[in-house]
Amino acid sequence: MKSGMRNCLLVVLLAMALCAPARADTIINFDELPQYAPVTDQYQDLGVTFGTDAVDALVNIIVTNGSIAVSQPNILAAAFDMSDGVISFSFAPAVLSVSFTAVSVENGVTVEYFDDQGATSGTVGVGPTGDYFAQVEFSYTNPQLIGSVLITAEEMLGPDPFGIDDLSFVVPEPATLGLLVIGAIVIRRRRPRR
Ligand SMILES: [Ca+2]
Ligand SMILES: [Ca+2]
Repeated sequence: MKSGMRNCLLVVLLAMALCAPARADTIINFDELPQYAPVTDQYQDLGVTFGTDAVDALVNIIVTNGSIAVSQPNILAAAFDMSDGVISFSFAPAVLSVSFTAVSVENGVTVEYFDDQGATSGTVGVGPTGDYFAQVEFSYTNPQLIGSVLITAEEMLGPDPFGIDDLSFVVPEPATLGLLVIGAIVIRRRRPRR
């Protein structure tokens, strides 16, 4: 293939990849589960499993609390732990972006994102808010894909548990991934041979 044609094909493929619609957000509000239900694989069909991540395996619970839930009545709250409150989950397949709201984070919260190989791809957090009703929105997008998330807040389960609500994520369309792979192959073939 001539160089000009390859350039043209590359531009077209990249444009198609950028314009291809990613699958609409999947949103989980935890509101259909009963009070204190352990949350593990109930949302596996939607592509997310709770209590697993690249670092640890933990069990979380659903807590009903009308005052701190973003969507009523439930939040996903950290299970009993004598030190930190920890919530973790993993995606299969890996996702392009993830967002959620952390609730009741008066002592601050840290969020660590891992790629689909289990390597840390980003860490963000907020310090103590001093507000028992504080809600903090987190949103993260990574072209390397996100395989799992680990959320830690410095508080144990109590009357106003740390938790998250309205978890949403975007899974890449297979067509988008295919175009990106084809684009990568074209780019590799364009490299001059030595
Ligand atoms: Ca909810
Ligand atoms: Ca709290």
